[in-house]
This record gives sequence, structure tokens and C-alpha cells, in this order.
Amino acid sequence: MDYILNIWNFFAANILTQPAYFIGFMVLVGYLLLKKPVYEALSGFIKATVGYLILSVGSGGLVSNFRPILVGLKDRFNLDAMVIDPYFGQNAVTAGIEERFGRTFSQVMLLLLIAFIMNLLLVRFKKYTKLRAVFTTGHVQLQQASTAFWLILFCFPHLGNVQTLIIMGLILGLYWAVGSNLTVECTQELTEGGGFAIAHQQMFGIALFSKLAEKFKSDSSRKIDDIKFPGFLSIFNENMVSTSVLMFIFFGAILLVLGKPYLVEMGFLKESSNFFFYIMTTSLNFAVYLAILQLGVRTFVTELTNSFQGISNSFLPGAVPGIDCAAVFGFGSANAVTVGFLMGALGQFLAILILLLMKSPTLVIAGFVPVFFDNAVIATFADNRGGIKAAMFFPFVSGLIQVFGSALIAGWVGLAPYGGYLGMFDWATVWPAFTVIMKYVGYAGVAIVVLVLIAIPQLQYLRHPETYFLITEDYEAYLEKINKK
Ligand code: ASC
Repeated sequence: MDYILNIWNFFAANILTQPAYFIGFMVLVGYLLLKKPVYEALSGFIKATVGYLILSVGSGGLVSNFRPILVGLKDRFNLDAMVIDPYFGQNAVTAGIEERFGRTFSQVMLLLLIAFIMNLLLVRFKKYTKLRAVFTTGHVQLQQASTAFWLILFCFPHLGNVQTLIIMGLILGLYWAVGSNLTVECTQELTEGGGFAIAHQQMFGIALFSKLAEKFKSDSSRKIDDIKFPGFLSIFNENMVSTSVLMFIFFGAILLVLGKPYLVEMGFLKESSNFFFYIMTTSLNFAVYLAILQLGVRTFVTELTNSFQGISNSFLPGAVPGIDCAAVFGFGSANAVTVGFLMGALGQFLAILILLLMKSPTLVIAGFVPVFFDNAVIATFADNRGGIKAAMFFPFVSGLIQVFGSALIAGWVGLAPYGGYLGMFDWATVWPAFTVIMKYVGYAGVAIVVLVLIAIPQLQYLRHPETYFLITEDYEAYLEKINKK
């Protein structure tokens, strides 16, 4: 048994929780199952892994460069506030779990095993479960596992370790399978049969806003990239230029507020450096990392789509892999990313102002990851279905919800004093709802949450039984069928 557990720990630590290798590994296995020569499978492994690592350079660069700027506002003004950001959220759980519940979360790898196997089984039996996607974004799974651990202990503080593990495995495994499954239709549409779904932290949000965005569709609604600015404004037609200009204004304003002395003190720039050029370089770097990220997506997505056929043919018929939300930045209107980020930031800042004015006991600082990744993704999907108005409106709404939802839940469950909360859209909406149900209804509440999650894919299926599986199995045939209708 120990031996098997060691192998699992090795696999979990080095592959499952390292999306680059996990994606590479799936590509390798997929190509081998398709009976491709070994050298082709290896080359696929390398391309997919390198592509994913490129994507990580892009998204990591965005996170590490721009998060300190937003968080700086907290330090600069001595605010006693919690940061909504997955990494801060994870740290807060680690810092508080012992003090608050007398526990440590040592079994997280075991939890991942249970939840992952559950996800595979749910998809394997898709005839009954109607679930079509496997969650593969390991670093996000770890962040979610720690927050879920806290929320579940908050509801059932006296639960034994084994029981906690079972409840978490059940609910998290279902959330991963059901959430990523919810994104199948809109992602296939956006990527024109890209053959993947989203496995991240705003899956219910994507499904919800994609649905609502349809209401914005009219004969005159245009997608962001269809809008062509005339005259001097035409420079905005170029994605790299518009991103740089808008980020210069946005981050320039924040950096000016922070002031050069503070930034020098924090080691962001040297006393002798020119402040204007520092702001300029920082803002232009945003476009740089975005371009890197998109290159990464282009490099691995095709490999993944082609090779996953092998896995789905052999083990998981009609399944798609659920991957990082940043993968959609390679599709749809390029400027949707910038628009979503800015509108989401507007929503978050407005919500924070309202919290301040209402003297809320829990203050929130906008974290870069929720503001950027959630809202840029929501904008990309909303733009695809409903055009520019949807792409502006929904990220704004999401920004408000992220702040209010996180402030309420983190204040209530006692995470706020430890400085952070996950803060992504589903964790400011769906998970707080689960927590309320479980806290007040007890074990029957667990049953309710599980039943609701199980029911969601069934309802999706009932709405379109004839094309539900076709959309992942054969996208061309799916298109033909809906076009005929
Ligand atoms: C997250 C998280 C990240 C980013 C990244 C986006 O939730 O923890 O590092 O989003 O996955 O590409």
C-alpha cells in the first residue's frame, strides 16, 4: 500500500499538479494510443509541454509584475484589508487552519487522488452522468482544495479526518466535473471545435454570462474586433497598441498614486531611474506578457486537441480535457481581454469604494488574478455570444460580485483576518452558496449540494439531447445538424 501511495505522491507532485507536464503527459499517452510512432509522440510531448511553459511565463509574468502594484495600495495607505487572490487565499488557509481548527491539511494529495478518480469515473459513465470533461489544471485544484477544506471545516468543525476527506472528495470532484462540463458548449463555439473545456475558477460564471450574453445579441451588435476605429483612433485597432495605451493609463494612474518614494522603498525601481520611463516599461510589459501567453496557447492547443483523440477513443469516449482559462486568450476578439480586465477593475473598485463608505468590517483589496483572468475570460465569452456591450457589462457585474461575495464569505467564515481569500468568481458565488446550505442544513445540506451538482448536467442534456454528445464527439457533424434546424 505504501508503495502505491509513494508512486501516487510522485505522480501527483511532479505531474498532476504541474499542468505543463500533465498536458504533455496526456499528449504523449494520447499519441501512443493513436499508434503514432514514438518519436512523434515525444515531439508532441515536447511541443505541448513547452507551449504550456510559455503560457506559464506569460501568465506568471502578468501575475508577478502586476499583483504587487495592486497590493501596494494596501501597504501604501496602511489599510487593514484582505486581498482577493488565489495565492493569498491559499496562504491565509495555511496560516489560519491550525489556530482556528487545530488541523493541518496534510492529506491534500490523497484528496486530489480521490477527486481526480471521481472525475474520471464520472466521465467514464457519461451515459448516466452526462459529464464530458476532465479537470486537468492542477495548481488551481490545490488552491481550491485548501479553500474548500476551510469552508467544509467551518460547516462541520468536529468532523473526523476521513469523513472530511470523503465529503471534500465528493463535492470538489463533482464541482470540477460539473463546472468544466458547463463550459463545453461555449468553448467549442468560441474555439470552433477546439476540443477542450475550461477547468478553472469561474466555470459557473462563464456558463452564466455566456447564456446571458445571448440577450445582448441583435442585428446591430458587433464583436469587439469587428469595430474599426477611424482616423487617429485607428491605432486602437491593433491589439498590442490598444493594450499598451490602456494599461499605461490604468497602471500609470495607480503608480502615480503609489508614488516614486514608495516604489523605491519597495525595491521596484532605483532612486536614479526615471519615473516616467519606469511607468512606460511596466505598462508595455503587459502587452509583452499577453503576447507570450497567446503564443503558448497556440503552441500546445493543437497538440492537445489532436492527441486527446487517443485517450478519448480508448478510455473516455467523447470526453474533452478541461484546461486553464488563459487558453481562450488565443481565440475570439483579442481586445476582449483588455476590455474585460478594465471593466472588471472598474466593478471591483466601485465595490471596494462602497465597502469603504458602508464601513464594512471586511475590507477588500483587488487582487490581480481575479480581476484579470476571470473578467478577461468572461469578456471573451460574452463578446463571442453578445458583442461589445455584453463584453463590457458582464465583467463589470462580475467585478462587483467578486468583491461583495468574497467580503461576505471571508468575513463570515473567519478567513479575512488571515489576509486573503480565493476571490475568483465561482468562489464568491457558488461556493458561498454551498457553505450556507451546509452550515444551516448540516449533513442533509451536503446531500442537497451533491444532488444539485448531479442534476445540472442532466438538465443540460435534456435541453439538447440530440446534439449534447455530438458537440464533443464530432464538431463538424454538430454544426451541420444545428445549421439544418
Ligand atoms: C489562477 C491562478 C493562476 C492563474 C492562471 C491563469 O487562478 O492560480 O496562476 O489563474 O491559472 O492562467
